[in-house]
Amino acid sequence: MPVKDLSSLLRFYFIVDCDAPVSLGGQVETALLAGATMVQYRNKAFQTRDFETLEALCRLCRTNHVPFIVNDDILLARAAGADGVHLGQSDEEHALARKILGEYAIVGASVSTLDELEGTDLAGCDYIGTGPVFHTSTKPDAHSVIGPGGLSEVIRKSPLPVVAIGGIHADNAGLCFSAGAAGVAVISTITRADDPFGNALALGAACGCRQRYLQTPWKDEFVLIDRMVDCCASASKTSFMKVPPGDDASLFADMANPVFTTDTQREGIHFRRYWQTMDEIGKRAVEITFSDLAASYAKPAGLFVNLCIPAETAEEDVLALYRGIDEALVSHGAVLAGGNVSSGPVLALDLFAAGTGSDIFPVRSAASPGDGLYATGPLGLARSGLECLARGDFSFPGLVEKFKFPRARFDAADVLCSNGVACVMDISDGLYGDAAHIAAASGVSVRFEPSTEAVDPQLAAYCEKYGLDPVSQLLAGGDDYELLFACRPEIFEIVSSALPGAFRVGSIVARQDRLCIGAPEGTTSYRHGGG
Ligand code: TZP
Ligand code: MG
Repeated sequence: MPVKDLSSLLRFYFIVDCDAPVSLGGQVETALLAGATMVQYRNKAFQTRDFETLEALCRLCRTNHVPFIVNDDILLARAAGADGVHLGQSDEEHALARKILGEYAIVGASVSTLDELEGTDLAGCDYIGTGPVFHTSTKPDAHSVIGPGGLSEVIRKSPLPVVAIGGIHADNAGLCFSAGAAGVAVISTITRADDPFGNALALGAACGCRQRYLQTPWKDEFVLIDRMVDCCASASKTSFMKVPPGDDASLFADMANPVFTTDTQREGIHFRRYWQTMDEIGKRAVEITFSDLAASYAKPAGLFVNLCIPAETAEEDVLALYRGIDEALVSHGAVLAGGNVSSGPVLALDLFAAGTGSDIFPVRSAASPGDGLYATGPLGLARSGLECLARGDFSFPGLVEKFKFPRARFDAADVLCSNGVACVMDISDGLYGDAAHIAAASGVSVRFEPSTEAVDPQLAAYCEKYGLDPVSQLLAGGDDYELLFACRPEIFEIVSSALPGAFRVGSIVARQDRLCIGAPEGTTSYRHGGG
């Protein structure tokens, strides 16, 4: 389950109680306020008419960034758009849940004893729930009490993080953590208490979880737009515009050689909110869009953003996204020129950028046999960083940084432009795929001359750890947003003195039967989001 750190998400696991006198919404709000890190919908008498409540709870948790798990029923979890499912011994296979809910779903299993642990196929499973650790009257058909000793035996043998369950409250949670539990799952200490919030707070403290304010979802498009524009210092700058955002359209001042480009960033494909903060997502979206301007020797002027946001998104999250967008715009001397907001199933940004071009407009079709093919900086890092996030491996921060914080290479574009390099593109889909674009457009072939010296040391260490071929990783990895360019080798000599990170990736040769030759067998183009 490649979310950021499952053990920390299991710490304070609240399960709703359909038989308690307090509404389910009230129960979940209490738990969230006290710092609950995961919420489970458990309703042994579920009827279709309960679905609306289930969805509302799911939205409440999503607004507050807390994973929402459905008990017992894989299809119900899928229908509600939950983050995962928890399955007992008599429920469906975990592997089936993984198949139906996808690789990023959280899948849990109930295992009470060592025998059950041995007899359970944990393929596709992310965590184990074990208990009852203490006496409970909430689950009449529960196994006999296993105590902290039984818990620690299961933990010792479990390949997965373990959540303790059954009769747990603030005063005995510490025993579960001492036994090695990743978290504690509770029902009645919150749902049947005289002082539910007091008990929830005490449990949150025992789990080391911070209280939180509940986030509210955005509601009114116009109010939101006003607040978004307030977040954008760049929007008030009018150097490129005669009429800034606020009217039906923006009026730009005259621009030399106007250049336009567009890009899309979609949750689940290009980014995941588990991996990046909202301001990081905003910043990265701007850099990626501006990378096309850099590859066109244009300087950014204005950016339009068409934003699609799920109804349950917290207003604060949208504002954080815009603070990130603004930070990137300011750093490039560009402005937010306008945009639009609508509601939709996933967070998505369609970005349109306008810039002023230079006297040369570099193209993909200008490579000739005899040219070398070069990149402005290390490749394969961002893809490997993305894989680290997906694996939950935090030991290669430089790779993760490269995925999270790309920078449009305007500095390199200046050097290439002033040396008259006419064949340039940015590397978003990976060297292998993007070099093929140059070959196709120029009517030539690219011969890769992959050298292990071109492999960044962190990439080499990562490949060593996971038994990967570093050259394949370098060729197939996308999202680096370095520039790929073709020019005569003597021009590269001059360029490389100003761009020390630039290196040769291959040669341009007369058209062969394949666009790219010399890549290891099986090298493919990059698919964004690791999909
Ligand atoms: N599985 C084992 S014990 C239990 C479940 C669902 C009930 C836990 O409830 P409580 O009220 O926290 O003891
Ligand atoms: Mg069950």
